[in-house]
Amino acid sequence: MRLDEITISKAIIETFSKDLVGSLDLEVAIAGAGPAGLTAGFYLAQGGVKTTIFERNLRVGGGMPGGGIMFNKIVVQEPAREILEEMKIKHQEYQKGYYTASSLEATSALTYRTIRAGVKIFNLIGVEDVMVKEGRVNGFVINWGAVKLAGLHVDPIGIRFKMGMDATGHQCEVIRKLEEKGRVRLATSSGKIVGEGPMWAEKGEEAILDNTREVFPGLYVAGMAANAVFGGPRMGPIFGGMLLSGKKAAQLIIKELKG
Ligand code: 48H
Repeated sequence: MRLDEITISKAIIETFSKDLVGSLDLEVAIAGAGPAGLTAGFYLAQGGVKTTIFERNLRVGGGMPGGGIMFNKIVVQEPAREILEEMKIKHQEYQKGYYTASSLEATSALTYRTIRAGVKIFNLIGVEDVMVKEGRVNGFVINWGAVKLAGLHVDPIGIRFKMGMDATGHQCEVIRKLEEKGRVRLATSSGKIVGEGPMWAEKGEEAILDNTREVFPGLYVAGMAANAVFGGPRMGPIFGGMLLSGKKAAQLIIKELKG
């Protein structure tokens, strides 16, 4: 077969552009493709919700591939083991109630199944701001991750959705931007981002489920960002809460969208 460089270039540009144009008007957009964002995307797509994830980095998975201190294992506890099973991620019982898995297998399986469930994931595109209309977040302002890295002044574009989700981890970047620029009152006790507490694995994992909810009309929070916003403790290198939080956020949104 003869290969034509221009056909290869056009194939990339045209298919990518089609995907991006198809993600301008969504049911749900998620910022961050860490374990919480990927899991949320998977269950949303399974529930028939048109979902796209924007990930600023080149690679997906957030803090998951790094395991704990770069030892590429994750620990997951009951009842999140069920999600490992649903995702067909191989795991072993280490001690009653504690399971370990390869952080690389977990990241790859989550990514693969989420894409196969129908979610579009754009890596290298970050969420730099939100659109707010009539007291509701109704879109994200997106830009290339490389633009931020290089400190270039390049104007972003907007995408619209029915519901957005901040799954950006410790920094809770999207909600921070909403608080800063929107001058709005969040659904926390103080109306502001509380900030995460020091490490306490059990309390952190418990709190994350309570904290997974709508933080402002049109905007949910999941994963570590939920504890950062509502003031839950960090939990260290245990990932059950991230998976369960992603699943819970998806279920809440499906209920709100589909009744
Ligand atoms: C698009 C963005 C933006 C942006 C950031 O950090 P993550 O892995 O987050 P979670 O909540 O899925 O998982 C948290 C977990 O990894 C962790 O850190 C734990 C358990 N810590 C406990 C402890 O005690 O330390 O993933 C967030 C993703 C990353 O891939 C970022 O690159 C991405 O979001 N991201 N994407 N637009 N503005 N900001």
